[in-house]
Amino acid sequence: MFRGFSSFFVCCLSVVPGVGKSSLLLRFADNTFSGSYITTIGVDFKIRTVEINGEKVKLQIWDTAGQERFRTITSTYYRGTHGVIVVYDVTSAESFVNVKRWLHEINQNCDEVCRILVGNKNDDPNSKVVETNDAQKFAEQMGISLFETSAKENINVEEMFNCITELVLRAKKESVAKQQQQQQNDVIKLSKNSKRKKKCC
Ligand SMILES: Nc1nc2c(ncn2[C@@H]2O[C@H](COP(=O)(O)OP(=O)(O)O)[C@@H](O)[C@H]2O)c(=O)[nH]1
Ligand SMILES: [Mg+2]
Repeated sequence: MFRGFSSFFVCCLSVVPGVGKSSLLLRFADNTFSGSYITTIGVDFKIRTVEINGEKVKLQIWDTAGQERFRTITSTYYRGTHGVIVVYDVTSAESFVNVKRWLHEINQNCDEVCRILVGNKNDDPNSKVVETNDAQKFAEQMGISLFETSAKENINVEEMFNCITELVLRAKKESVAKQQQQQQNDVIKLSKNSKRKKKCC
């Protein structure tokens, strides 16, 4: 059923602005980087089609402005989403501390959504303040994967987007398989019921 083409929505968010969400999207979609802030008003999106194990997957990635005042907009968007990329900045402790709150909030707003944690700006060891070990421990506690990336130097960006794509693809397949199994079970139940009825008449 999934041979061919699938289309997914993925949402990129962060606790504070400036962690490099728009830059990650630009790197992934256009393979470019801009040294300045990229203004995102409310939400914006980029599209790229990737190939995973021979299957074409269209990713529509929503770039949210992470500030509190956009909370309602973002929560509306991530309600219909298949995957969420939670980004922090490895050079900013502030961007990491509230990540847990966001992850809980996503759980409350989305039924089943794939999530990954991304520490961006991982290109200058001297300014790194969020240690890999701490982030890794936290990601394990939350049961999600961690990627340390650099949109600037193009480090791990492709791998990170491939990972979320694989996760949403796998989740979709599992849910389709579950549905098919449920339908089969319903058919078996129905036919058993009709046989039973026939016997008693
Ligand atoms: N050193 C470094 N700077 C980055 C990286 N990604 C983004 N930036 C810079 O961080 C600032 C904010 O980036 P932006 O993408 O606008 O962040 P957003 O608010 O999360 O969308 C800009 O000045 C970018 O040039 C990165 O990987 N490494
Ligand atoms: Mg932005």
